[in-house]
Amino acid sequence: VQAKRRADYQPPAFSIATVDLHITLHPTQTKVISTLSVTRSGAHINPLVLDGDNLSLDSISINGTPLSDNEYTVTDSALSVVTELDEFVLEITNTIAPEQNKALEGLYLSGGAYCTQCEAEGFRRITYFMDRPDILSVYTVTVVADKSVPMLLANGNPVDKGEVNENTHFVKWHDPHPKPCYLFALVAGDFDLLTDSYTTTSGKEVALELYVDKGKKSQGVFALESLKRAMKWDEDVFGLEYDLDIYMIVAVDFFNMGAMENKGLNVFNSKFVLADQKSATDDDFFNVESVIAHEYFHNWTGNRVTCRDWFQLSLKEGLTVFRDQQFSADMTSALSNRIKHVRVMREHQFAEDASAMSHPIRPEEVIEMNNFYTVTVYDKGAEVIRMFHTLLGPDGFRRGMDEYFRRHDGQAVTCDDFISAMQSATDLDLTQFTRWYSQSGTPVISVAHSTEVDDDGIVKHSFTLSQHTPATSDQKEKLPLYIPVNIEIIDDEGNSYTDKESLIKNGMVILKDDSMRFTVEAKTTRLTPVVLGNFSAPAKVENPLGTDALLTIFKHANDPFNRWDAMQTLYDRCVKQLEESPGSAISNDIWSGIKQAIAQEKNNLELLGECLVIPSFETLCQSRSNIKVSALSKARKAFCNQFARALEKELLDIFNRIEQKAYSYTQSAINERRCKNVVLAHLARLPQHEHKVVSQFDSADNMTDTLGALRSAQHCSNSTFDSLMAQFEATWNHDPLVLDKWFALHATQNRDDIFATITMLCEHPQFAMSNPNRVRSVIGSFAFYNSERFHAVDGSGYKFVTDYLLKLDAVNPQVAARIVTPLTQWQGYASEHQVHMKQQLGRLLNHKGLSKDLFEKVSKSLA
Ligand code: BAL
Ligand code: ZN
Repeated sequence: VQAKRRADYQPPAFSIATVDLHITLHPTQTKVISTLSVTRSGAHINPLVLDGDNLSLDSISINGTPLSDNEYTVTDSALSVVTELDEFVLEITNTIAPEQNKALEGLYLSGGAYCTQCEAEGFRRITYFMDRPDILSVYTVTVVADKSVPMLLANGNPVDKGEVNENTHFVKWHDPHPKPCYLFALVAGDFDLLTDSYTTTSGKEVALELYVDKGKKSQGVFALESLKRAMKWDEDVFGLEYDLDIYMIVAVDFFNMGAMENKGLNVFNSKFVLADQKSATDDDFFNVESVIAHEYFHNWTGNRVTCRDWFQLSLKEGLTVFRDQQFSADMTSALSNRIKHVRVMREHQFAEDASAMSHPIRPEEVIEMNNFYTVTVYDKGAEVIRMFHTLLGPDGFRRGMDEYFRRHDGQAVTCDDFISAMQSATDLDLTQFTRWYSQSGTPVISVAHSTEVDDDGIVKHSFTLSQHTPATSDQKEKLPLYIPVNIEIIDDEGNSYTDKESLIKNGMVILKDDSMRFTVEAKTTRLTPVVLGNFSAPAKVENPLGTDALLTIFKHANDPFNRWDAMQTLYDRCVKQLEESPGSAISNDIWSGIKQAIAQEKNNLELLGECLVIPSFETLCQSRSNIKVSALSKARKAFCNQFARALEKELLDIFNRIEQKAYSYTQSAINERRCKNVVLAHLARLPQHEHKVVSQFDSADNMTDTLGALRSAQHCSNSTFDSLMAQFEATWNHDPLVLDKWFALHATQNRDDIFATITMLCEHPQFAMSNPNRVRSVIGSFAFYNSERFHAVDGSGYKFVTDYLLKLDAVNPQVAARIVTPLTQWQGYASEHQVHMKQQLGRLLNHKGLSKDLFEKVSKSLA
């Protein structure tokens, strides 16, 4: 299997100005007639090479004349056409079978509806084409189908429709904006339709259409409202308006990704469209709004300006994630959003950096592009964009964005082009900053603090910040990065200090060498440095602060994020104590510190709720090496149990103070529910409060509280958990999206009969291996979040997942390659885990017919 390298990029040998597709839909024999106007680029005599995958070629002609056998060659992956013409019309007819397409790339059937997924390289499964993002063409698409398929959609504006014959009809679409083929989309089926409209600032009226499964109309209302908020926000914040007469969103049940930004016709995983109070949690509502916005924002950052090649994926994804993060922060709350982002980075992105799949946000080498839709490209990519925003300020960032669109609207460009537009908007020299694009790994910032008292009793505090990026599997040598480090320096009373050298500007220093030093003068020896406040760069911090200092930060730091973060560090320390001395007790000083913190924040339920969350097992892993899973998991559990016992009164107080009100999706109501459910999960560990879980389950009028009760029940007796789960299933058996939550709760139970349970779940009438949401909720949840059972020291969890992946790979390699991730991250675990993990990876590697997707991840992790 051949890897592609970024360095090997060659401009295309031909351009294709227009694409005319005529697609006659049929489950097993869909006929595609593709008419391309092709122009040779420059003087060369190379053949025109088109990509194709799983296609059956019926005919091919140039300028109306069928080609003879010696004028073209066709293989499993390509069609080469030999011609001396510099400009010509190529017509290709081929046949495909959507019903047999279980990989869900290209054209497939999802619950009776036809739909497409072309990013990254799915268009080649529909017809022969130069399937690369730097070929931009104007598309005209005619969709033909039996009248039993009433709605026929494609990109752009509808320009014609009518009957072909008594049983067959067609709709013709035209998209005037040149686009890469990965943005092509077609959907055909019978849906419920929600309609609305939006008038842009410049007065253009846009028809909004949302297509959902029959009977689900009321669950689409929130998504449509979210879309309008996103359209308005992009006008207000970036001056960007929508550019077609119609914007369509279709929700489908079978989808590999979250959603797809096809021009004018987004296709969504129904999980990110459908939401109502009864069936969706506050997090679901949040995710719907943020994914709706994300895909909408792609219209400019991705569609109008797209990627030259797939190595540049972060150009559109990092930037669009940053944009959706800013939007969500404006719509909801900056603090809880920032905490969400940082949790993703610490739980997943740091783990990726530490694994054999480590790659820079702009990867250098790829075997299967689908493997690079990663937390690194997306979330670390967004953190890099956030640093531009921090360094340039909101106005400078906006100037850079304006310049980016001025220079590149309608083009396929690179990350360097983006950086250059940003450079034009600032006096800062961004040369060193660009290393964030080429260097992989998580930098570690170490803090050293020493003091010296002079004759006048003035204390000179000397702070040294050093940076070091550990070698990663893809890159041994690391260079110093340009790191904006947010700093607060406070004393025990909460007074703020700044440095004598004035290196701290606007609460920030730039760490660009291996280390830097600054000094602060104070009357006290007790100063606390808060370093990397608000997670100002995607880095780890080693700052040897004592418990007192962490509590001082909680009490006095200006930035509420930093106060949350201090509590996280404190909890991490406590868990470490219980790992090192199992059975020991956390000191009373710590409990009284936490009690004071609770008292201080009693009216700020948002911060309070977040501060009562103990770091997840996955987050704890990132500050440890050589992990013995059972020991860490036991220590975490022991800490949670002590936490509930020591703080029972305070927790009860909070719980009782938060009244249960009729459901509304407002920020203050969200904060209340969140805080109450965090507290309930702690109380559930105490048998005397089990009834609270049951009572919340019984009285809840919304899914947030129902699910909160069920999650808490995971800490109750098995009989309580089983009984609530049975009731939940009986109520929600008809709704697969809700049932996914039930599947995931079962799959993450730490129980001896877990494999029997999972096997049973896989036989549930609502489960299907062909549906990615179901597989992710059962097998994915087990592999990613059932740490004790997945990492059982006898290797049984690894074997169970591997057995499943061997079957899944033959159906949907993209999803299989996603779920193998925890197995490939063996480096962090103790040798007794590693040996079993590698053994299962070896089984996968030796499997005949393994997909490219799995091959890449497994072979890299065993190299
Ligand atoms: N472009 C793939 C899905 C997304 O990131 O929007
Ligand atoms: Zn995206």
